Amino acid sequence: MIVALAGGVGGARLANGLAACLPPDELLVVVNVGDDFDHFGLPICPDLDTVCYTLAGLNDPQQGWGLAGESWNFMAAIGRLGGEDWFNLGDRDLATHVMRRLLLEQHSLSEATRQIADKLGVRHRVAPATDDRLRSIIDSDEGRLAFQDYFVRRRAAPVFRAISFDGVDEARPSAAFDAALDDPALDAIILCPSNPVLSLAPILAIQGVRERLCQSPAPVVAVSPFIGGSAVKGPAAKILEELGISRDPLGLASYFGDVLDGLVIDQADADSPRPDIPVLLTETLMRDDAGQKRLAADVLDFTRQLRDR
Ligand code: FO1
Repeated sequence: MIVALAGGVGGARLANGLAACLPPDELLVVVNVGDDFDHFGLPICPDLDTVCYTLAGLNDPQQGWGLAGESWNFMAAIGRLGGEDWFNLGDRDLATHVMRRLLLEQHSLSEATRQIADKLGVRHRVAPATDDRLRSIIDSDEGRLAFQDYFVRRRAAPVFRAISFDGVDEARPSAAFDAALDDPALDAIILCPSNPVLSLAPILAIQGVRERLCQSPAPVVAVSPFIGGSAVKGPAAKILEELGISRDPLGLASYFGDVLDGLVIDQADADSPRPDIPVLLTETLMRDDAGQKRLAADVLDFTRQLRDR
């Protein structure tokens, strides 16, 4: 069984490749909830939705988030009424948030996600990293900003100084995540090519997760989101630069520290300084479904080699 830790677009793409390689009961995608927030009284879980929409083949491939073929009547109407229109909720996407709001009256976020994913047609297991309230807060040159205020409202423009996680002292891994980490059938833990600071750090910060990854007999492998020092999507390069972390394999490996047993990097980084752990050199850019499946197969092969060492 494989556990994939994922954030938004990059994580969803590799998760989709892994889903193409593995039967449903052989994959658990554990998703960041640090970006979640309440908007118009609705619980918005961007990374869970990006992963579920992608696994269901319903995502907008250009934008990365949201649904393909979306319409925006709700946003136009809200704008006309003088409501907040900085965060775009498509008409069909809105239904997901309304359903989640109703499901959360009686169920955990894990169960609400399970039911929504099932209705969307997702076959593999998707779980939030935690069912407890965990919110990423960005410390910036404009002060402390709630995640989506920094990321969408301010378009990640403020200088990034640090990230912290509101609720982290109480947050425990979700039941599925917790059980998978103790499962003797766990074959590997894959850190998807999501933003290491915004998407993966909030998962690793949950009580006991980092320690359990370090102690796990299953190899822990990260796939770099950087190609030649640039991020495929989003502000990861800018953030690492502002934190003084180099965007090469060495910088990434030292950011994750002793959690990692192996690192997957792009061929463009063949000559970059490397960490003292096994490194797989391959093409990490996922242009389409075939590219996602090819990278997933390469990563799975690499984890098998690490297990057999
Ligand atoms: N990202 C944006 O840059 N602008 C938006 O208006 C926006 C709306 C949005 C709505 C639903 C959803 O699930 C995601 C949305 N995102 C939007 C993406 C999201 O804020 C970020 O990509 C993630 O939080 C980072 O992984």
